Amino acid sequence: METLAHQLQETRILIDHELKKYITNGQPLLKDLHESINYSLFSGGKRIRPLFCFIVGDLLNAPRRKLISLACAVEMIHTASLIMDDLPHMDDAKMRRGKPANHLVFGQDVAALASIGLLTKAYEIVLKDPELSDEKKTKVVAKLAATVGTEGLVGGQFVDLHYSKGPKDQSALEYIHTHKTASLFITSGSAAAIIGDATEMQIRALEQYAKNLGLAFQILDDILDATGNTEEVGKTLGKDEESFVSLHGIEKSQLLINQYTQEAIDTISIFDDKNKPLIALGNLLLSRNM
Ligand code: GRG
Repeated sequence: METLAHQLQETRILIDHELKKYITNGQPLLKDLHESINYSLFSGGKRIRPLFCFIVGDLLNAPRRKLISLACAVEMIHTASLIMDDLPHMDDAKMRRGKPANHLVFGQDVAALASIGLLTKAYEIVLKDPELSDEKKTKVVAKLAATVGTEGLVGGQFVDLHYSKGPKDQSALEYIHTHKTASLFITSGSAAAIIGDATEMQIRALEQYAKNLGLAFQILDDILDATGNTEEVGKTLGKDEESFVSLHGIEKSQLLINQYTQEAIDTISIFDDKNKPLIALGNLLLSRNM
């Protein structure tokens, strides 16, 4: 049986290939904008959200071709959010994936436009996908838009930036991480489940799984931020003054990771033996050092 690490490698190749087809430019006047988009879209992202879409698709026997636009869309949204997050008036980060942040290479104006361009392209490619029925396109794009909006990434980012003055408590941190990080995992799973004709109960289980795994993933991010080295992790470290680690310390944060992971695994027991790739995904995400 092929290992999940191998499947991730295949996913990276496929997603890079498909993304290149969506991001084309025949207009010389837009050269710098496209360079900025390509710079961040092809700078070594792990592509774990597309992998999650494919695992859910396989679980429900949905053909891969029906999941391609969604998998590319979540990666576009993710990349758009990273470009915007790094801007000086946001997280003011200098490095991302081992390279200078987008705005340091192309300028803040171009980086902001690249982010919005990628974000809107994500909705466009799902809406134009001939593999999906109109009903599914509507449901998927509604989910993607809600995930980005004020009740999703934007809301999480707002709380992160605007409540950064005082110490954050566990519930504020959970809000931030659920909305900034877990929400795109949740939508990757639930939108793939919609495409695969999942039942309501299956969708809810996948959402719970993704939420718990997303939180565990973010706490690990906090641990790497506090203990990793910039070269290995590939981004500016030590910026998260208020994090699970500063609130609870490394040991308790590690316990929380185990707790959220166990909760994630418990919720997918409804899939019986077919839940193995989801368990393997949890292990893969939590064994990372970057
Ligand atoms: C414009 C879409 C958009 C959003 C505006 C800026 C913002 C609101 C939200 C920021 C969200 C953010 C950057 C969350 C961090 C999530 C996270 C843990 C990223 C790291 O994910 P990995 O490890 O990254 O999958 P790679 O580099 O592998 O792709």
